Amino acid sequence: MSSTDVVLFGHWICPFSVRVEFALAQKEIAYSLVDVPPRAVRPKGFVVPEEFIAHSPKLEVPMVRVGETYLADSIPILQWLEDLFPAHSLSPTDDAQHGVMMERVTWLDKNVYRPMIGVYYGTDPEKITEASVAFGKAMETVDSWLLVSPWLAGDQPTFAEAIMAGVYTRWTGLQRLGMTATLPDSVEQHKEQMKLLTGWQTVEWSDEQTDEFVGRFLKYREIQNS
Ligand SMILES: N[C@@H](CCC(=O)N[C@@H](CS)C(=O)NCC(=O)O)C(=O)O
Repeated sequence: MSSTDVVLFGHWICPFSVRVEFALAQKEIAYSLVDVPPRAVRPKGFVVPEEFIAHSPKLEVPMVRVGETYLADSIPILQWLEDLFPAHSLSPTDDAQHGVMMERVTWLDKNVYRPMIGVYYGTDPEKITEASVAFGKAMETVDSWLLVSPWLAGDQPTFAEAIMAGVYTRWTGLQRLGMTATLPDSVEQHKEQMKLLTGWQTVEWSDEQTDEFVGRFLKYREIQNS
C-alpha cells in the first residue's frame, strides 16, 4: 500500500487523536494527516472536509481511512491498524496477555482520562481539586503495574502506551491548569522512557502548543465563570 492509502483525520489537541498518531508513527505506518479541529478549537470559516462528514458517525476525531474503508473511535482504530499492519506490534500475541492489555486500556480510558478532562474543563476550583485527587488515585494503580514491568502491559510498548501518550503530551499544560496530583516515580520514569520512542517524537507538543492549550482553557473558564 502506498502512503496515501492511510489517512488520519485528527488534530494535535485531541488526546484521542494523539493515541492513533502515536500508534501510526510507532508502527512506522506511512500516513497522511487531514487536520480536523474539534468544534471547540475550530477556526471561524473552517470548512470540515466532506469526506469526514460522510464517514465519521459521531463527527468526532480521530477517524482513519485505509484504502476505501473508514473507522472512527481510537481504541477500535488501534486494534484495526494492528490487524492490518502487524509489523512493529503494539499488541501481545499471547491471548491472555492481550486480554490484560485490553483491560488496562479500558481502565486507563475511564479512570485516567475522565479526571484528566475534569481538570481542564473544570471551572470550579473545588471540582478541579477533586479531579486531581481522582487522577492521583488512578496513578497509584498505574504505579503498581509499572513496579512489575517497565511498560504498562508487558515487556514492550503496547496500546496502553498509546493511551498514555495522550496524557503525557499535555502534562505540563495540565499542571498549569491546576492539576495538583504528582506522578509517582515509576510513572515519571515511564514518561521519560516514552520520550525515546519514535511514536512520541511525532506527537510531542511544542511550548507553543502547550501555551495554546492552556490559553484556550483559561479563556473557557473565564467565559463560564462570567
Ligand atoms: N471515544 C472517542 C472520543 C473522540 C472524541 O471525543 N473526540 C473529540 C475531540 S477530542 C471530538 O471530535 N469531538 C467532536 C467535536 O468537538 O467536534 C475516541 O476514543 O476516539
